[in-house]
Amino acid sequence: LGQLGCVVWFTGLSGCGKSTIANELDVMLAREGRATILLDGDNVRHGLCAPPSKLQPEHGAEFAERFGLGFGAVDREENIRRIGSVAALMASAGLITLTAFVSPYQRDRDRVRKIVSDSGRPEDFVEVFVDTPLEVCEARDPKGLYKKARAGEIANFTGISDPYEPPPKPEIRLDGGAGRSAGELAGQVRQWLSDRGVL
Ligand code: GGZ
Repeated sequence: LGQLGCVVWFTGLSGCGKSTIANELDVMLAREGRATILLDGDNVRHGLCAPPSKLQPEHGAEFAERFGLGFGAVDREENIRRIGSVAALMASAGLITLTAFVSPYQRDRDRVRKIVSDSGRPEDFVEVFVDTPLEVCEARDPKGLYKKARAGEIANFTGISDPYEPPPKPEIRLDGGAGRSAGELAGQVRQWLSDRGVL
């Protein structure tokens, strides 16, 4: 029989390290022979939740406006809802599903928790808060987005001109500003998952 699936939901600011850590964990688990999948902003925002400008122009502007997703609160809510639904399906197929999205609103994360719990067990949803101070994320600025946001070139930028609600009770909190490597932090999650019998 195959393994039971679960959703390991990373949340945190842009540049906090969530994608890198989730990637390390993905590789670690895959090497152990686990069936895993990683969803992150880079792959999902190009397909399932692409912005209006990336949607088929042949369908016209109305189609793009209705189904394309940007970064306003309602668009983020729909982004997280779609990802949560897909993640729940993947988990029910037995995959260890790792997701790395800013997902700044607690209400949206709680909704995903409910979707996943309803289609499996409550312990199948593991919220991982990558707690890296804004100053550290902004100093890293790997894509130059903070600089643009400060210059007013990107609206609704999380941490600068848009809110981030830290999870009050995540299953796991990772200290992303203490100089630990992504591999070490991934190892911390790996350990938690096996201690709790998720793996
Ligand atoms: C936040 C933005 C924004 C705005 C573009 N606010 O560091 P990144 O580049 O790779 O991660 C960020 C990513 C956020 O997409 P998500 O799907 O994770 O967001 S959410 O869960 O809130 O729906 C960043 C980039 O896209 N980006 N504009 N305004 N991040």
